[in-house]
Order: sequence, then C-alpha cells, then structure tokens
Amino acid sequence: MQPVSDRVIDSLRSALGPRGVLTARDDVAPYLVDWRGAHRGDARAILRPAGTEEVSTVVRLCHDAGVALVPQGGNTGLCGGAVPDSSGEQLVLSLGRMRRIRRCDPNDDSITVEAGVVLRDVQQAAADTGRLFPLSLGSEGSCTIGGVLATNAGGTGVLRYGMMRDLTLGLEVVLPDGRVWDGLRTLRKDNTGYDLKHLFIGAEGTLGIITAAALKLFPATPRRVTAWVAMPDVASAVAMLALLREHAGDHVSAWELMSRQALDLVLAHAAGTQEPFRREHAWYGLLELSAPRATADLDATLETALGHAFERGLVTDAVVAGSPAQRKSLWALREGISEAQNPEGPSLKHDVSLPIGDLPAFVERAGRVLEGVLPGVRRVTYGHVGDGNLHYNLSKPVGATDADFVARAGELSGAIYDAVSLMSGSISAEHGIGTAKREAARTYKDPVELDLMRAVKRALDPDDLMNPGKVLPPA
Ligand code: FAD
Ligand code: S2G
Ligand code: ZN
Repeated sequence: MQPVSDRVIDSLRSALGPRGVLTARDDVAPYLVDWRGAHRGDARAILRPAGTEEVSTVVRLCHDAGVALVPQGGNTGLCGGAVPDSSGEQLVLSLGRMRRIRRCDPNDDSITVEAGVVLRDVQQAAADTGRLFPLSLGSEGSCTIGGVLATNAGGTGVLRYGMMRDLTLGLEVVLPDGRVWDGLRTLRKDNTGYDLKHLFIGAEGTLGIITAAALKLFPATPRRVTAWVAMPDVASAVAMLALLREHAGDHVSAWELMSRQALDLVLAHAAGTQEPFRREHAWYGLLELSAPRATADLDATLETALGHAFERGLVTDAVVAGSPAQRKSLWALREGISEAQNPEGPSLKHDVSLPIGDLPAFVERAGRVLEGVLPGVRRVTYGHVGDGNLHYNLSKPVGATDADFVARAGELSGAIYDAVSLMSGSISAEHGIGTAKREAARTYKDPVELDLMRAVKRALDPDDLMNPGKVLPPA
C-alpha cells in the first residue's frame, strides 16, 4: 500500500471530474464515521464515480499506484466495514451516484439495478410492476444494493425468502485490478463452473466492487395480517414458529421476537410508540402472514393459529392489526429497537445465530453467565426467530458509567461468543465481520476456513488493496 500522492489525486480528478472527487474536509467528514459513531477513520479523498466504466478506471489507477480503496454504500453497516482506517492513506469509493435501475422485467421476474440504488427504491420499483422484492431491514431507507450484497444482509423476511445471497441472480463486479466481470445474467440455471457471484456476496468489499446486480422478483403479497403477541418465554416463541407454519405454511413472512428490555427502550425513546397491552410481559412477538390476492383467508388462519397458541399457553395476550396504520405502529415497535439503544450509551452488539431449537437454552445460559460478569447488565434481546438469529445486545446497567461498561466489553462479549460456540452457533448471523469482529473470527472460526478465505483473497487481491484490514484477521 502506498501513500496517496498529489499526482494520483490529479489523475483521479481528470478521470472523474470535479464532482467525482471530494477533498474538502467538510465534504469528506460524513464518509469517515459509521452510522452509530462507533467506527471512525480518515481519508484524503472520497471518490464518487458515476458509472461502471469510471469505477473500472479509478480502480485500475489506484491498483497501479498501490493505493487502497474502501467501498461504501449507505454506510449503515454495523461492523465498521465501510469506514477507512486512521492512516489517511486509504481512499473511500462511494457508490452513491450509481442509482440507475437498468431493467425491471415482470415476465422474467428479475430487476437489474446499480449498486448505489437504495433498498427502498428497489422495493418500490418491484411494487410498481406488480411484484415484490422481499429484503426488508430497518435501514432500508439508506442501505444500498451494493451494501446489502456485500454484507449478505438478512432482515425480517429471511424465514420465507432467504438472505441477499438467495435473492441474487447475477453480479457485475470491478475486480481489484480494474477489470470488469460482467456476470449480470438472469438465468435460473447456468452450471458452467464455479458460481462466482457467491465469492463477492458477503465479502464486504474485500474481493472487488459490486457495481450492479440482477435480483429475483417474487409475487406481490397484498394480503397481509399482522399481530403482536405476549409470551412467557423464548421456548414459546420457538414453539409458535412451528405452530404458525403448521397452520399457514409459506404464508408466514415474519416472526420477530423481543424482550421486555428491548420494548422498554423503544417506548422510552421512539416517539409515538405505545404499550401494546394493559400489563407488561417478559417476551413479545410480531408475526405477519402474507399471500397473493386470491388465496386462503389469512384472517381465519391467524385466528385459528392464535386460538391454539392460547390453549397451549404459548401466547398470553394478542392484538391483531385492524388497519394499515395499526400494522405500521406494531412494526415501529420492532424496527425502533436499534436506534432506541443509542440514547442509552454504548451498546455491545452480538448478532448471533444458533440452531432454532437451542435459542431458549442460549438465552438462559448467556443470561446467567453475564449476570455473573456484570450484575445488572441489560440484555436487549431481539431478532429473527425463524433464522435462529438473535440480536443479543447489551446496554450498561442503570447507573453505571459508559467507561466502566466499555471496560468490561471483552469479558462480556467473550462470555457470549463462548456460549454461542459451545452450541455450534455463529458469531455473526447477518451483519458480517468488518473490523469489529475480526478478532472474534480469529478465535471462533475454524482455522481451515480462515486459510481457505485467505487463499481466495490472495488469488483475487494479492496486493491487499480492496478494503484492507476488514473481515480476515491477519494470519
Ligand atoms: P455500507 O455500510 O456502506 O457497507 C457495508 C459493507 O459493504 C462494507 O464492508 C463496505 O465496504 C461494503 N460495500 C458497500 N458497498 C459495496 C459495493 N458496491 N461493493 C463491494 N462492497 C461494498 N443488517 C441486516 O443484515 N439485517 C437487519 O435487519 C439490519 N437492520 C438494520 C437496522 C438499522 C437501523 C441499521 C442502521 C442497520 C441495520 N442492518 C441490518 C445493517 C446494515 O443496514 C446492513 O449491513 C446493510 O447491508 C449495509 O448496507 P450499506 O449500503 O449501508 O453498506
Ligand atoms: C435488526 C439491527 C442492528 C442492531 O434490527 O434486525 O439487524 O443490532 C438488527 O441494532
Ligand atoms: Zn437483524
């Protein structure tokens, strides 16, 4: 890696034009810190190419000059992957100007978009053609298609549609040497060697820059029923998943869990939210059934399922949304959790996954161990039950100082990851590794897996110029 010389900046300016290279400190600043303010770096310039050819030109230029690049989409990532290091010698390459929807074909059930298109705009373009693009995250108003591909994002629809990896048909990628790989096919079958797109999905920008993607579209599901329920424990949430699927099969399109602590934060910090029931409960669930227009009566299906759930004591209270506005307010209780943690000071995020049946044992074991490490630590637990994915986020005990809490971070996270590892879980279910979890990856990932990943990195980016220092712990 070489320092960024004036000559390189001048060449980049001639390649991208004045709008394509930001160097004024005020212009550069927003790109140097992540959404939460937890990861901060420095960079001499921000590159903003307008199209794939410009990306290819600047990547080749930086490759020949030995200058490292950090790709950035909406900068909503939660592991520090889109932020440069503190050296000031890396350049951020923002895909923010690449916002064209190149093609939307309802007959082919595919949509081809550039990397800088915001997720919500893809959802809208699909809806405008009578289709559904089912990826749904709390950050969907800001995160980009390039970012959700690079982190293989999950969100609330995974239990029915899968993660970003499952929603992708083809990619266009600028490789670390500047060549463009055009893999933008929408074929459903193409068995001609390695399925290369899967190298770049989830690689967090360490193997190349995704400049466009061909994505799957699904039948629209205008029929939706949504309910908020109270439950006595996590085991009930797991049993509810099976019960809902027995009654509604593939129409189960969301089943989200949250603890009382998570709901307390939302009610305290998210404007306009209100307590869903007369009394407090230990656990809550948000469920949604959805279907194309002319299918089974979802209201009756939901009523029958909830009746059985009450009989079995899985659910102790329930409210079914009676209007789109009420549906929106129930979802606001769930989607507001992430932001509601910020006013409580530093939050230690643990985006873990386990075999679904082991969720109750994990919550019990981790809770017991953490109480021993730091009495009163608040376990803001919520997540996507159908994926075995919990956001097991910690906030400091009431009355503790930020400094005392952060000083115990290693011990607290170690206790959680030890419990996950003992139960054959993953230390990162959907947010990726970035810089935040590199050391945890070294500790908990299989050494053979790490070696294979390093071999792929050496093959595609031998000079380590693509998002260096992210994902892979140094050997
Ligand atoms: P960025 O943050 O800009 O970048 C993320 C990573 O991808 C970085 O390593 C970056 O270098 C790389 N990258 C970005 N663009 C490209 C590209 N074009 N080519 C190659 N590499 C690239 N995530 C979930 O999975 N599920 C959730 O439910 C979820 N909920 C969230 C809720 C909130 C409120 C917030 C703030 C975040 C949430 N996230 C969730 C995390 C985040 O939104 C996702 O990780 C998302 O995929 C990041 O997209 P982005 O465009 O912001 O990427
Ligand atoms: C979610 C958001 C990130 C977090 O809301 O599903 O992925 O843990 C999370 O705050
Ligand atoms: Zn999530």
